[in-house]
Amino acid sequence: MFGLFRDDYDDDGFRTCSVTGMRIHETVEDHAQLFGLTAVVALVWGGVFAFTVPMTRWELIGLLDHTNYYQHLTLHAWNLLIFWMVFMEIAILYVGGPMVLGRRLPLPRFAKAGWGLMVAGAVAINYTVWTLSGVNEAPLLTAYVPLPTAEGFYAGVIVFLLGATIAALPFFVAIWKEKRANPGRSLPMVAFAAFVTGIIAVEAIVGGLAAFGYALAWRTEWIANGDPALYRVLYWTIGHGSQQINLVAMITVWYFLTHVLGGARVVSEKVSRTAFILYLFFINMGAAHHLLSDPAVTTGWRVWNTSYAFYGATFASLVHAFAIPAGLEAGRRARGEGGGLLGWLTSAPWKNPAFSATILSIVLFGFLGGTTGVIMGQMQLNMTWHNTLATVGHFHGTVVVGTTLAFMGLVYFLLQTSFGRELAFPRLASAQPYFYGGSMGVVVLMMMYVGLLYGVPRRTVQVVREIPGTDFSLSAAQPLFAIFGVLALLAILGGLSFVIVALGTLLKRKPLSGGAAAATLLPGGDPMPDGGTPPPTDDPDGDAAGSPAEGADDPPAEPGPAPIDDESLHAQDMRGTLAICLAFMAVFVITYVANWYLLSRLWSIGA
Ligand code: HEM
Ligand SMILES: [Cu+2]
Repeated sequence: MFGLFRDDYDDDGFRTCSVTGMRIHETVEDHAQLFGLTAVVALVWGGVFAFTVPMTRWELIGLLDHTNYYQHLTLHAWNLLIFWMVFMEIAILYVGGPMVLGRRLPLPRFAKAGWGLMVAGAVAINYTVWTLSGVNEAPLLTAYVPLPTAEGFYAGVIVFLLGATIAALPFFVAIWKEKRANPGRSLPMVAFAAFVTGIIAVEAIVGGLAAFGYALAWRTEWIANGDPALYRVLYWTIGHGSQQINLVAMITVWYFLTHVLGGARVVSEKVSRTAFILYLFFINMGAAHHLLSDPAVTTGWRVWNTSYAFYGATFASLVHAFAIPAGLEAGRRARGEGGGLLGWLTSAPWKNPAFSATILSIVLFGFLGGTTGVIMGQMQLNMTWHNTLATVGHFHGTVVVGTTLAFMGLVYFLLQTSFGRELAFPRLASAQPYFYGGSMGVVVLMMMYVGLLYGVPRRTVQVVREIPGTDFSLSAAQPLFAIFGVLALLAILGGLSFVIVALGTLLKRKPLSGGAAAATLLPGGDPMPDGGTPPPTDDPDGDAAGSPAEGADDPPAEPGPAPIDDESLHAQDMRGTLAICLAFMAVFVITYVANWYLLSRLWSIGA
């Protein structure tokens, strides 16, 4: 990063990656690293509140009282869900766009300016939330009008969003230049998926500017009466839209890492690309599922948006849920790493934390986050989930054991390839994804159980001991809360282990030996899941990589095994994947039915 971590670029600013063989330009690498490291800083800071928040909800400890709790909860949400994720996503756009395409980063000044604005916005949000006074209250993630909060908070959000837009521009320009230079060639799938992520991000940001602009106008009294219903509709275009960015970015990472680390291949590009396009059209309408219990929007509007339109996106997710394991199975079997029903899976590189983080992310996201999202996004069932801790359980199933875990895997990968370092504390690194994913998986389940079985609400400090002012008691939920609390502590240690490995790796500065690394990091031999990087091209602007031959100090990648061709790929049978998908389907159906059963039990009230 700006000469800090490596300086092996040739006169044109390119280097040949000793692991992937990709031609990488200094500008892309510098900025991707800058955004990635900033993301990790946000993870560390937000992680502090991942300790204080659950230790308050576990009322046996009861760490904070209600005056501080909402500040901590707000900072937990913004630093983790927004700053950790969005900084990572800009890095992913740079990796998925210009880096994969072998181009330099266009408009590097925009990248820096965008970063500066994003940091300024993030600091403003942290500062204003930390120093609230007067009528202002902690806005939580949603900052619902008419809850008053500091004006500087809304301004900070707007600055952050503008910064993210500016930071994304170089990515779009790189795609535009690529298409202009090679009009007839389709983008590699990773770049295509990154492009879809980018478009969804633009939609979300426009909604965000509208929502927070509206809130600021109301708070500064330009508009006399803020309309809560209007704000909620505007807010959820970004509130949910940003989760779609997380989702699509994560799936892009899944395709990429299962391929580079496990030798997966995309079995049908048409099918996988179509699934990304379905997201583009349908995913944002799913945002209406946050308004399922709102009286202000019509039933017809809710039903349309959360069923017909939304299931277009659900279908896309199910396609990826099949395509990714199928690609892993076919790719590994084609290279003779299969055997039996699940041999392709058991023989995978489970000790490599970048790989295990990816697979755990796929499994935990699917079983915990995905199924429950579809269930609670269903109009009737939503009533039993709405505003309970079960909702929080659902989205920790998506953004924590799903996205955060996948992004941790990507960081492990980039620390080795881009930063060129050997991972520090290799045993801790190998164990970390299991430790973090496993404990957090149980935390997620406990949050769902206390929410669904006892109706424990979200965003409250005290409910189990007593609900102040009532005789109502939720003390029956105490045992589950004990499991929740202990496992949350373990999950925090798991998160800390990630930080220790990442920082240790950067500080230790032990270079990775290219040849050995190529064998473990790129068993498939080619860096792109759809078969090889695009060949270098004649580019009118001259900012694409030339031939990797001369001038590169770095020896070219050790030739891995030759990429497998489509014919041998399609000859593989995928019964392991089919078995896994059927098991998934069974769990899905059972959970769905169980949720209807729980709902039907409520019906007896008054009967
Ligand atoms: C060790 C890891 C973590 C633990 C134990 C944890 C625990 C919790 C708990 C117990 C709550 C619910 C508080 C309540 O409603 O009263 C919460 C809220 C939340 N968490 Fe986490 N969390 C962790 C990591 C994360 C990460 C990595 C993200 C984002 C990527 C995240 C995003 C959120 C969000 C968005 C909320 C909701 C805030 C609101 O209601 O406005 N958490 N967390
Ligand atoms: Cu949503």
